[in-house]
Amino acid sequence: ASAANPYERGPAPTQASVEALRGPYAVSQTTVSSLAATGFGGGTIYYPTSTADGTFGAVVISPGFTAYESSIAWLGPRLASQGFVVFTIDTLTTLDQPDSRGRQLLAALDHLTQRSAVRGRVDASRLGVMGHSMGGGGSLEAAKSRPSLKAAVPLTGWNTDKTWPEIKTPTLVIGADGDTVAPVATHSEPFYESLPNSLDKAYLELNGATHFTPNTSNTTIAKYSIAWLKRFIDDDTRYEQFLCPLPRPSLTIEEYRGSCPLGS
Ligand code: 9J3
Ligand code: ZN
Repeated sequence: ASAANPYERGPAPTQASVEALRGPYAVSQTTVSSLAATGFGGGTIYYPTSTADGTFGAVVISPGFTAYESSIAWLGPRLASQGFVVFTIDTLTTLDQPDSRGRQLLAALDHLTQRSAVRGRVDASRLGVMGHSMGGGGSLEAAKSRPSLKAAVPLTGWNTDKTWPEIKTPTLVIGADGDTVAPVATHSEPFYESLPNSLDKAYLELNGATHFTPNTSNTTIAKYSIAWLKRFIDDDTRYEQFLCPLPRPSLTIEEYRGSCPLGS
């Protein structure tokens, strides 16, 4: 934290620090059994071990259709080590649709802030949602129904609802150029384009990627997710350098859309 921003956590970021496999915080984890969970399927909470830096913002992450928490587990320590409490969840059934996944993300956030063993480490006013595929579609549903959320990051999101003009939460839509399950032309691109132009929003299309790229460790996904969560959950403008000016196409970026400067 600094006098200018009480929510910023950790040292000033660099290209290397946002691309690293682990950030500056050592991470601990605790399991939430399905028996202890109301309205979602349980999961794993990853959190900075130290209490020296006060509370942290938090993000809940949902897997996709037929998948388990294990399919998004790599994001737990990757994001938590940068200074977030991260809750990767299982859904009630693996067949749950995006609207249900959205409600489950919110139930998990409520568990995290009100009932979990680490609730004292979480700043309940600074929360976000992420998810893969139908979980990404669920993260849009969650943001639509809870506008107080500070950030949403759908990863190769899938939803039958293509239009999201209701969303008030800064949203980074991540798609994959080779996705044949949730093709960007009928999912991520219309999701992004339908978000209000007045909103802080961005579209990252991964190059040489598939629907399942978010299921294994990926530096481009991590880098831009970290920057987005830091910028909007922590109000940490030190991370704006990774988002503005807009990243240019590269070996890992097919396309990037967004508006700069952020913080409109
Ligand atoms: O969560 C997902 O991977 C959604 C893609 C899918 O299989 O949709 C078919 C109904
Ligand atoms: Zn809609």
